[in-house]
Amino acid sequence: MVIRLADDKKPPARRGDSERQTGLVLDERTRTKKPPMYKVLLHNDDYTTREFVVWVLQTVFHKDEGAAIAIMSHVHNHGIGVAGIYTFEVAETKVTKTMALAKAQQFPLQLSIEPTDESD
Ligand code: TYC
Repeated sequence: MVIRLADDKKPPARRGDSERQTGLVLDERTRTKKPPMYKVLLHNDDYTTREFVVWVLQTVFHKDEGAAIAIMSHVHNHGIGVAGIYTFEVAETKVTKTMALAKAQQFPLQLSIEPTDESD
């Protein structure tokens, strides 16, 4: 007797030997898809000091002094620039921390989050 099942009723494809032995079977999507990534954008303003922006890039975004100065100068000259690229949760945390540090010093520094072109 032949049993025909619609594709969505079929059991999942058999896993390889090592997966069966370890029990470490991840969903197909989990194994193959990279997480979407997001740019944290820094916005220029006339009041936040250059020193504060460089310090934030070093302490929150873990840039070395040279990279921090280069990013700050780019933002100062072009109005906007990328502070770093992260998963959404990490990007959001860095934005929240940076804006809290700026606010504590009464700097109007603004940041935003934007998906990268290859966000999935
Ligand atoms: N434009 C600021 C100044 O001249 C410096 C600055 C750079 C501010 C980058 C914000 O994201 C910024 N003091």
